[in-house]
Amino acid sequence: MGNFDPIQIREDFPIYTNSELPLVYLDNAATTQRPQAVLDELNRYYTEFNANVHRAVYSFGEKATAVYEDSRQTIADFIGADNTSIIFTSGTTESINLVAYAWARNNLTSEDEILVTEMEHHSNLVPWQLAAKATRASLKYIPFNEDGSLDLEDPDKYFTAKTKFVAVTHQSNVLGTINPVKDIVRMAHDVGAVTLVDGAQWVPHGRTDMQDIDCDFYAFSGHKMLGPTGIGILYGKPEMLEKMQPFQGGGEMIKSVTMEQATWNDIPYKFEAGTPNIAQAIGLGAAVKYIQGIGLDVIQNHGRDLTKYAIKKLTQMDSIKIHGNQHDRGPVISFEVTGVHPHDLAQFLDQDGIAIRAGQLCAQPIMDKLGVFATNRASFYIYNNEQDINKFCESIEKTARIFA
Ligand code: 7TS
Repeated sequence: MGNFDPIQIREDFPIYTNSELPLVYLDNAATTQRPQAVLDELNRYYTEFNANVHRAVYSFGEKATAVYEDSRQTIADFIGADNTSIIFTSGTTESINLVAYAWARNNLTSEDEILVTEMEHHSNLVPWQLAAKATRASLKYIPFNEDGSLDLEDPDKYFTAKTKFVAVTHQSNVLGTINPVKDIVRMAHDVGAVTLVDGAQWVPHGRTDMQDIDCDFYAFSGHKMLGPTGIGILYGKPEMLEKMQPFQGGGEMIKSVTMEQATWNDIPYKFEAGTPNIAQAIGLGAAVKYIQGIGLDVIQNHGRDLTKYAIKKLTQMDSIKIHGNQHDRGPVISFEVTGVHPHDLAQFLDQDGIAIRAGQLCAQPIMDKLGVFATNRASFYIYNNEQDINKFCESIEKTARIFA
């Protein structure tokens, strides 16, 4: 782990330095904490150059626009994309819906199939159910195996001449599975399908290169990678974005407007109707710089080490069942404690200052497949350490004894 020290990292996070309790925050897959650098950037915008973007001619309005566009460039560089391919949205959910409305509804027919997987978050499932209904296309899915991997033994079963659109998560928010998205995109392109990857859980934890993955669309959220809430990204290949109709109409997305009709602005602005989430977009740029300052390889290794350590400790207990592949996974562990309802466990852990997630994790089809009504989930990030995991495991053992 070199010089990387999560305790030192906590100095950058006011929630740690302000907290009177020893905070064991293990719900990073839901949202991460924010470093001072991001909060300072929000504050700097609001206090030093607060103005709308792309319209003000006065100097601090131009500064707001420049900083907003710098942030877009920082994010573009971060994922190996051109800045015209980076659309600011409110989050992964809106990014996916943008494609479901602006692309799917205009390009699919009753002859076509949309292919998803059985391990999608509701955000990458329900928009496709709605698009299928609207276009009368069929919705198909790739199941997952007992070990949490996708069933890709015989891809021809799923990728056919009818497959027109494929949506897949890069990393599962329940199973932690890291999917072979590059291969899946190739299989989809081989049958002429358009592809979307949901990177909400992956981008905070590993290198993401649009040129390498070669997907048509890629979606992620700022708040899961140290950035503000209310901001996310939709990457789209420029040639796709150029051909698409707008998602929402309004200010800034137009080139010219008469009483009868309008023409569209260049990409990406064609997809950014109205005043955007300016502060949040600027804050996300600061979050990306903070992540780059630590280094994604360091972050990924730290996540791997902690996950390995947590799995080792959890598997030493008799009462624990871990869902999915126990080894090669992202820093997300969903598990059951025999005889303890997930909500009870989360509440008992809370009494020891430990925050984990309990529930259906916005993935009811996964719960159905696992045969559980709800589950527990611990997820790690840069400020977590082995001490956190020790406390977490001690608290689970204590709770299991109470319910025994
Ligand atoms: N896709 C995946 C894989 C996710 O994990 C989430 C959020 C989303 C999409 C939606 O992101 P949003 O930022 O638009 O809400 N996942 C979770 C979770 O696992 N617990 O809370 C939110």
